[in-house]
Amino acid sequence: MATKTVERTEAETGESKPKPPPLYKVRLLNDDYTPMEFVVQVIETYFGKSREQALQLMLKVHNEGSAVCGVYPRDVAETKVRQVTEKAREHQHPLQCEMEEG
Ligand code: TYC
Repeated sequence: MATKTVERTEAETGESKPKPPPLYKVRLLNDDYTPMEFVVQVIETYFGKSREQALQLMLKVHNEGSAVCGVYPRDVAETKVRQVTEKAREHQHPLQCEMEEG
């Protein structure tokens, strides 16, 4: 005798599947004053990119206004934003770093 698997909706079973944690994009914004070399070093240091990847990302920010440098869970993204902003202010650069869900 053949057996048959019946699928039931969440409402029928009362179960709910755990959702994966939301991810956040961390984005660097362009400005007219932060030196290019400083931005390259920030991207290498805080976003784990190679020198070549960091250079390409810095140029994307410079030419297009912003670029996503990494995607992380909320607490990691918050730490990246804080570390990058602190490093920039320490050197008196206006570099801006933001996070967005998605
Ligand atoms: N536009 C800056 C300059 O010409 C370089 C720059 C790149 C600044 C990326 C910020 O996130 C940035 N010195």
